[in-house]
Amino acid sequence: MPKSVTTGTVSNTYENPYPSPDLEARFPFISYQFQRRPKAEMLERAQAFHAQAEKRRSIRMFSSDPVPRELIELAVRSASTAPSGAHKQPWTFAATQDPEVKSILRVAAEKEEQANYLLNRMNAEWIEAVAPMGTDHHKEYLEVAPWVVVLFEHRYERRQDGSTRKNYYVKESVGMAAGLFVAALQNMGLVTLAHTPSPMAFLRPLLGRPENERPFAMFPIGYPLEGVKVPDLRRKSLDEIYVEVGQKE
Ligand code: IYR
Repeated sequence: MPKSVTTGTVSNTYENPYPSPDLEARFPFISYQFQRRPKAEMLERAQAFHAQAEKRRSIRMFSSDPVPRELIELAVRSASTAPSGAHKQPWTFAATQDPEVKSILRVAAEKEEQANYLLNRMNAEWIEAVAPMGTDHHKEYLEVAPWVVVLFEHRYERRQDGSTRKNYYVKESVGMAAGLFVAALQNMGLVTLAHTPSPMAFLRPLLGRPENERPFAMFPIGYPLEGVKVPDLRRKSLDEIYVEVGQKE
């Protein structure tokens, strides 16, 4: 650590303000609009969000009831607000409600998964880990759910002039977008499953995506089939997932 840097700073004065005048002269900046909420309201909102999040489950039996495109588009717009490396938003959400396309996706995913589940492409440890989910090579939900969205990551971007630029932190960025997508769907009253048939390379040609894109996960989306069951799983308690480091207040 350089000698001039002091730690444990408590004041609001910054020796190195952001943006620096030089930076602001070169790139556009705007003031961030933010209003603090009363403490009680913050707690109430935090508890309400947590209570909702706790109710989310991955669903494997969907109703075929239709879902308006507008809802899917809004979930994608919400997902695309995720932070991304250098604000590249290195993702494409490829959606379909076309029965023919969904059928092709199902057949192709089942072919891969048959190799996993039936031809021993999954090792014993992996099989043991997913055993409580009871998943197998049948992927009917890809046909029954009204929508299937495949999230693609952009490993690099292609510019107008045909040149390419590598993207950075692609997995981290797309992972955050995926999380936000799942939360947005839950918030609007839909359910989904993050499905990752492995390997997923078949999805790119099937969906006509360019070669700089690589499938990250697919999401059947809709309403749960009435009476659907989910594994009786428990979530880790706070003390299993959280540590506070350093002196406490
Ligand atoms: N890709 C397979 C296997 C699978 C993997 C995990 I990790 C799960 O939590 C569930 C299933 C499949 O989708 O069936």
